[in-house]
Amino acid sequence: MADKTLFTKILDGELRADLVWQDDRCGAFRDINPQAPTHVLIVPRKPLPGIADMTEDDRALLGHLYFVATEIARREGLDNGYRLVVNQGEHGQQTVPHLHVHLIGGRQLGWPPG
Ligand code: DGP
Repeated sequence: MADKTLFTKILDGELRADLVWQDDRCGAFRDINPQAPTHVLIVPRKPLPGIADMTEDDRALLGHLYFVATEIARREGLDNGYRLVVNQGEHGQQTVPHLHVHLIGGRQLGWPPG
């Protein structure tokens, strides 16, 4: 079996993190280096390296990740808005090769990103 990714170890409870969501398809935990008062990563249990690796079979899973993100945003009280981000590959500045959606909010965000 392939080695577990960093984020799989977190979802499996082998590495410590502040988990805010767990279900059969994904989990979510607070980013170790938060860029805003709320910064949560929504991570599928399926260790897709990035969004570019999704297949047609993963479309419902991706929708679920975004649904969970909106649920967490509600729980966090992000009534004034927030941003959902997926970084892909080198130019996208992805650093952890296990697909994740960033939920960032709790302050006024700028645009465009760098
Ligand atoms: P990205 O650049 O899109 O691949 O974002 C990876 C994020 O993962 C980055 O914002 C920092 C976060 N991160 C990296 N390692 C850990 C960790 O061990 N624990 C937690 N909670 N977050 C991590």
